Amino acid sequence: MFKKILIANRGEIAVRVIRTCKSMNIQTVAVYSEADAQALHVKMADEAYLIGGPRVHESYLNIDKIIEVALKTKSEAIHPGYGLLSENAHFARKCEEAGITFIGPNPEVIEQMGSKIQSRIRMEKAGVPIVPGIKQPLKDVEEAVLVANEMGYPVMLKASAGGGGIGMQLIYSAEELRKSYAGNQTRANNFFGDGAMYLEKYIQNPRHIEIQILADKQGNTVYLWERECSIQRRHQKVLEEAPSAFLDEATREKMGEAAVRAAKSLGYSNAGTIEFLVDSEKNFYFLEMNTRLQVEHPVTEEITGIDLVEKQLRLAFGEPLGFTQSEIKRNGHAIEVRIYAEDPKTFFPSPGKITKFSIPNGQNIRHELAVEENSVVTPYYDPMIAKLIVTADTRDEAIDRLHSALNSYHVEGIKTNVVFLKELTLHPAFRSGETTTNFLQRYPLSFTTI
Ligand code: MV4
Repeated sequence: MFKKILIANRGEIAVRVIRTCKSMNIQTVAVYSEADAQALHVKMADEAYLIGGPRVHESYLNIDKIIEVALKTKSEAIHPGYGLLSENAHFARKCEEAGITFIGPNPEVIEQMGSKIQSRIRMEKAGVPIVPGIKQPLKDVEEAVLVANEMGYPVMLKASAGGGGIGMQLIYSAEELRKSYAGNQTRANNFFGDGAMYLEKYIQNPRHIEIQILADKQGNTVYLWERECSIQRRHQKVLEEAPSAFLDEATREKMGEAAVRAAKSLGYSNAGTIEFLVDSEKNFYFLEMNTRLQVEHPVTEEITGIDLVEKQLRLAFGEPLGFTQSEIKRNGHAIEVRIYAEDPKTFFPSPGKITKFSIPNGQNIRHELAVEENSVVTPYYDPMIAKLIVTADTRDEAIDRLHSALNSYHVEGIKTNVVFLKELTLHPAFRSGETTTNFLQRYPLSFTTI
């Protein structure tokens, strides 16, 4: 196994990776920005190096500097976490060129899955159902109107390089399409440097259900069931759970097998996620593939008993998976919520010093923490300060446990979304599993029930 790795990330995911490294006797190297000198990941790592200013492009996105630290410290591999450089094919390539293992799939796969149009072509070839729509970039708005008229409204206009809903719009008419096309293309160009646009049929009231896969370099690929992440706000996930309350065994198996076909067709290795939209009839459609560990990976760990970071390290080192599909367990129900330093009414970030941080503990309660008491939440990064993961035998018990755990959260000095999450856990529609992606639009939370 690797003796030493560098973690090219910050916050809870850097802490999470370091924890598994410690359990595997792997030395850890942290990098940090001027804003993070007191951060938890810096304190926990065996070594830590300041790499630049507080803004991400000055530090956590500085590829040359990070590789320089890795070489200087004789780190054998780099774990990119999620976000930041985790799906940057150029970074993965630079690591390999420097003789450092990038903990993830090969750069070509990252590149291909970064393009929605490319990934739709590849997935269809692999026999994975894709959302009905086109598989080449639109030439102009006039072509868009022709295609949309043919397809029938509503349609989704999407940027091929898109993410986080940027450059994406739900369109109900040719007139609306004419009005919105240029603006979305400009946004796609500004954010991703790529204005390629395409159209999909709009899937009404879908669920977002994703399949976790693991693949070794010997060609073995398995799926670790699904996570349902339908409850989102402005494309920011709020709550994730496994298993999905919506899927039946037959659909679960079909989606898992489709995800494995997808990964195999790409020659994929390491951990990955295939995202699907699932309609009310349980038809599922490939949405995109994430070539990294995801924020919500703990719910899969809880129901399978598998440490995904450990697997990532072993797979990157070249070890075979060591188990087959039929050996993967699925026990109980796990729910994760993301705790943000934000105003629960306006959803604006709430930076500041955390003067009190008292959180519940106990069996079946897990935290992934980016902060501790007296930590300062700066405005430079994502305001997620913690993830709370609860596990129980059944979904109902998990919801009860989640609610009571949230009741024991006492954070002062900053505002948090805990009150928002508490109300969500009390919602009858959530309790009954009515978790479509429109949940928070349909049921705006009021906080009056708390
Ligand atoms: C869709 C869709 C319905 N039909 N595509 C949102 C983020 C981006 N990755 C894809 N998204 C969607 N694409 C078609 N053809 C609905 C969404 C969507 C959504 C998807 C997953 C989770 C939450 C969502 C919230 C609103 C819209």
